[in-house]
Amino acid sequence: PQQCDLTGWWKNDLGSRMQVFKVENDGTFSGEYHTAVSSAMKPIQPSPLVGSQHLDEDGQCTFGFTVNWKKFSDSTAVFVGQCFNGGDGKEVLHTSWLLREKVDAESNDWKATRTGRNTFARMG
Ligand code: B9F
Repeated sequence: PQQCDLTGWWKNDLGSRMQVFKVENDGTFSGEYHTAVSSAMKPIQPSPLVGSQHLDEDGQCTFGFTVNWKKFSDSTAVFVGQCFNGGDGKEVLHTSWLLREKVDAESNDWKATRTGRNTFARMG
């Protein structure tokens, strides 16, 4: 589609899935993130996400969202990205993320942030 509405299910290159419940008229949205990977001691659980997207009509909107892994970890991740329509017309999201781990002391702040990239495709 020309539009870029993040509503629905997406899956990334790690096998993680996310569901965006509904994008509001002002571009804000909420959803649930099901990560396929974790190195927490506790079992993985679906985690709430909140975000905001531009509502440009060219189908190439930028967006950002925050995931709070509160059910199994005290860390937080933020993603920023952009929607594209690939050569085959399928929607893809190219994102970059920062993952903040809780550290026990300010002297460990230097090692608290991981970064990476993920590509999401629409499911179903
Ligand atoms: O594994 C992470 C974690 C945080 C504190 C202990 C474990 C939580 C899940 C993060 C999932 C990331 C990946 N999944 C995905 O789809 S978010 C970005 C990636 N994209 C030990 C300390 C910090 C990390 C590991 Fe932990």
